[in-house]
Amino acid sequence: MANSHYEYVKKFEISDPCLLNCWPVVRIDGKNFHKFSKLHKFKKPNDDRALNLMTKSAESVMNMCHDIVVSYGQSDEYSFVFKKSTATYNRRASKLSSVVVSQFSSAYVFHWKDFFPDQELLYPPAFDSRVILYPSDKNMRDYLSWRQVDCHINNLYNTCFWSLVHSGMTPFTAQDELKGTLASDKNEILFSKFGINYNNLPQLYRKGTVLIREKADVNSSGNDDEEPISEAMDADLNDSKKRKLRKPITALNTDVIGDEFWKKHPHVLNTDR
Ligand code: DGT
Ligand code: MG
Ligand code: MG
Ligand code: MG
Ligand code: MG
Repeated sequence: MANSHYEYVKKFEISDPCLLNCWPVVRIDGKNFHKFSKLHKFKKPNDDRALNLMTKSAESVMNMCHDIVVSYGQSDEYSFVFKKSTATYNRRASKLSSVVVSQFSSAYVFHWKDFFPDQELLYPPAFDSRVILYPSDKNMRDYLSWRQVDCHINNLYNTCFWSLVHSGMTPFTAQDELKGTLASDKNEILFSKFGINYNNLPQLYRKGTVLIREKADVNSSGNDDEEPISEAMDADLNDSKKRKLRKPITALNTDVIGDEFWKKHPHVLNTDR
């Protein structure tokens, strides 16, 4: 029944479209993962299971939203960069933000047992999310660089901190020892006290994870597709849809700050040209 007495309430909904020509970025972050990581006995400072589960969940988001051209994750966060011209959900910020974070959260819980076979999930984890709009390629690249620098700074600190604690120092003394130290001091502590060459630690810890698609998503219509493709569904899909769904996602633990990554994968920036 159209035009019911109650339909006027719809007018209270506020439209929140992302500004045209900007890169919409959705960042999700684990809620109180300080507690969650402790309770679920994450290895310190880095737990491969936790980091890989984050990436698995991010892949699930990318399999749902084909307009996401690149994602970057570290610690308990992931950023999803939509192509500038995305028409997904008419660019509505609240829709983009909420669908990304809910898909991420449910994938995190869904895949938990595959990554933590010996650790029960003790309560349902939550993630927050926000949308940020970047008006230039430089701003968007600087955003990803900012997150990767954050990864490096935290990882260097945490690696030092936990090396000191594991060697017998109390957390309080370790914190005091690191107060006011520069990156070079921390590198020196790691090398002289523990024989650790920071630059030889896994790139997963030092650089985080970048997810890209093999090729530009030229067929993307802005529509969303469900993640699993069952055999039955497979038979029903036409070829172009199959191509779209099958575009492989590659995980790289690489530098995104310099030009090399962007020169090597030009389609990430050129989706709209
Ligand atoms: P929030 O985001 O304001 O709700 O609060 P938190 O506690 O999630 O704070 P945040 O996001 O700044 O920091 C991430 C926390 O997650 C931090 O306490 C360390 C923890 N975490 C993330 N990845 C790992 C890991 O691989 N191993 C361990 N042990 N902890 C991790
Ligand atoms: Mg958090
Ligand atoms: Mg926080
Ligand atoms: Mg965080
Ligand atoms: Mg509906």
